[in-house]
Amino acid sequence: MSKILLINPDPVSRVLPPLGISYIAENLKKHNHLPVILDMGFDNPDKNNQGWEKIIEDIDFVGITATTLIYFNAKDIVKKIKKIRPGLPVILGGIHPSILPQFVLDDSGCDAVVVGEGEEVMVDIANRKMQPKGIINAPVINEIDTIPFLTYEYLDIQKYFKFGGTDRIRWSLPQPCVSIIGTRGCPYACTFCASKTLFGRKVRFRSVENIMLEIDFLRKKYGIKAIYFCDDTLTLKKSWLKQLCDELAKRKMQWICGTRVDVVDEKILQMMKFSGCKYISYGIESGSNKVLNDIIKKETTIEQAERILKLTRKVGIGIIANYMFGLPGETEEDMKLTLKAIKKIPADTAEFSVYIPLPGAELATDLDWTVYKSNKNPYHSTSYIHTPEFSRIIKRYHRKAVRNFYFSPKYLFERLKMLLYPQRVYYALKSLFKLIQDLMK
Ligand code: B12
Repeated sequence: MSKILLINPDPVSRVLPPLGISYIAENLKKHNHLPVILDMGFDNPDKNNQGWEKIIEDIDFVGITATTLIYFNAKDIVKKIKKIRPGLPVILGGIHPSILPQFVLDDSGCDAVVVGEGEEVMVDIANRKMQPKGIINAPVINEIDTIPFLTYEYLDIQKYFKFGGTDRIRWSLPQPCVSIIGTRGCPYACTFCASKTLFGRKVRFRSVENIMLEIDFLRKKYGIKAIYFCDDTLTLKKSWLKQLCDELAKRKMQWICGTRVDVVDEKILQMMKFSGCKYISYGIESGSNKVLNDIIKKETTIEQAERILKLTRKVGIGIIANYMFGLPGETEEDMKLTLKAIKKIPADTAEFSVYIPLPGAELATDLDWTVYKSNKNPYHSTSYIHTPEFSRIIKRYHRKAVRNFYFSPKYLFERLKMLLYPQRVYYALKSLFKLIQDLMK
């Protein structure tokens, strides 16, 4: 039996346990190993009395996950571990190492980089069938039902439930809530997104039975009342979605998900509403069809978005709309169209980002991702890919969008309805406070 420390280096406390390393932990547990998850958002050994020496003293090897924004945090941890126990193997995985394996191997001081899905590779290493050395290309796991579902028995899930935060899952759903992912892969070619680079364009579905085993286990063990489906596009396959909705309705679950405006219609929305869907997060991205089709290859139109969001409201599902400003090639005229769309298209809440290029996305050529060293949210700061003057213009439109939306009488009136749910008022006020703080930066 090996003892494996799996680390999420994100220093920001989040409301949900990290999914990627939880899956890896689950598979290690199934093969009789002992995984432990250290989430730096909660258990930073530099801040508590434990210290790194104690944490790694009886560990056989370490795995660290990294997206681009937390790569430098991961690198710091490798350095700390190697200073104390130079011979302890450290493996890096996740989207950033998967996209830039050679760079990460040379730069971070780790022993191995895993490209792709880590569940099987980490078991092979724990069973000493594979050496943790160099770049390891993980095979794609075709039957994702073979991966055990998440039980969270290798971390303290209560700390996530107790953590307030301002995340949408806190104010939009009854608690406690967990995240579940039912699919891997995305068939679309959006040029700003890195998702398909990791999991590919062929979509693999978990069976609905397998998802229900997870939900029933989590209901019984932790009393979960709601689910945040993290899939890129939950509503891709109608027959699968219908089966999922039927089972969720039987269990009286409340849930939220993300999807695209071209894979729902009134019937699907009604079915989702009936089964407990409270909010849908839609990527509207831009009010300009030129941006939508020529720049980001979203293959949707703003007219389609308007129609579907009106239908979503008619059916009675809450709407989270996501918009971006500052894409390469986007003009002031395009941003004006986005402001116009925000006014016209219904939404209960919205998220506005300044576009930042991230490795793995087609649009992100010539990028210098090392600028994302700090942990401040770069989505609300100035875009570095444009001239300073145009970046200021982008920031102006971004702020205008936030102000127009959140301080409109329509929005404020809608929020008054929240007074019916005191717990949600608490989270909504916290979110508003955070928004004002972000705007003032
Ligand atoms: C759900 C999600 C989130 C959730 C996570 C919820 C949770 N409970 O974990 C939340 C909302 C917190 C989130 C936040 C952000 N996210 Co996000 N997110 C996703 C999403 C849609 C799915 C990720 C997921 O859970 N997949 C399922 C698990 C099983 O996969 P996984 O985590 O990749 O792990 C597997 C492999 O990567 C590998 N692996 C992972 N870690 C390790 C470690 C080792 C040692 C090994 C061997 C292998 C390994 O094995 C795992 C199991 O197969 C992806 C898109 C996608 N489809 O990948 C974007 C994505 C990962 N997010 C992205 C971004 C940009 C963000 C944010 C920066 C957004 C923001 N505005 O703040 C933040 C910051 C995250 C951070 N800490 O860096 C980008 C990252 C791009 C990049 N180059 O870094 C992605 C790819 C989306 C995109 N638009 O391109 N996100």
